[in-house]
Amino acid sequence: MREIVIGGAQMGAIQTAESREAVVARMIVLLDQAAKAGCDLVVFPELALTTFFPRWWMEDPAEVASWYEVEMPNAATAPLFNRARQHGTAITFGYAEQTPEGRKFNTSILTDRSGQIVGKYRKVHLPGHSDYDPDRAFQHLEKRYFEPGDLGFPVWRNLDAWMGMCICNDRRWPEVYREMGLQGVELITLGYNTPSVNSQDSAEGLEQRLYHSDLSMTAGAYQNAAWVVGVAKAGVEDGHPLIGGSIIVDPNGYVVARAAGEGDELIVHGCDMDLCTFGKTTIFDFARHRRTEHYSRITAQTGVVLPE
Ligand code: CDV
Repeated sequence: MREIVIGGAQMGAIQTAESREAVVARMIVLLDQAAKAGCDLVVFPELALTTFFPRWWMEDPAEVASWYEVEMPNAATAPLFNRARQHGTAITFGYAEQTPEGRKFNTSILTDRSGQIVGKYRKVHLPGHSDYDPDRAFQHLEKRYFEPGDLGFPVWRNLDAWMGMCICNDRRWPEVYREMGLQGVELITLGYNTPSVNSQDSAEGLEQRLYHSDLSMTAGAYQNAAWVVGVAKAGVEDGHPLIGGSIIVDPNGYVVARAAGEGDELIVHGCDMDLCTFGKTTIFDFARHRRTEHYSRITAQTGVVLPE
């Protein structure tokens, strides 16, 4: 048995005016709870340090720049790294990254038990749009504020397991799980900020949004015989509601822990990485069963092409 006790640290809303320092203090409360519960790893959401700023149309470059971290750790997040190191707890969280060259990514990092960053992922599937869209109930400007990730979907050996990350909208794409599945991934962690209503279809509300979130992660877990931990930033941010529904999914696709509310909330489960072995050596033994000669469209083609 290779058990990793995982804490999914769902976070409630972060208002625009809330400082990084105040948010990090909330993260430390969750981290302390997780350490008390015996967690080896704590998973925080996408863009965990700030409000979900891509909902705002901004033109002032200084205002835009204020949302990005130019180094990690930095002064605001150092207390989180220090506390994680003291507990011997690995952590992962998302933030807006600005590189020394000025490139901007929606990023998440993974540490080991000593607080060293051992993995970095940059979100590949950026939803939304890059120009102001008057037809939407609210904006989703990730394509304006980030460029698509340039690191692919790596996996890392950490806590005696193969771990990988993705971020929010990535969880809806089967290719994401399979890229990591083909590297033997045993645990995929991800954070999300998912509005409770579809900005282009007011009839698509909370129930359907939660269903699709579950469906994506449970399918990804089962079809790759891996654990999946998905953690929300939830609640109402400056009038804009985000779903909760943080879950831990086992390699059979069953939800083994689920957040009840939309605030700061820890879910915990002891995840045995050896539970991945059965699926990986039987029905999803990729080497024996995949038929790549029939999959060429998946990388050759982006959109639908109807047969002539
Ligand atoms: N932050 C996200 O990537 N949100 C998307 C919304 C816009 C659909 C998501 O897939 O949850």
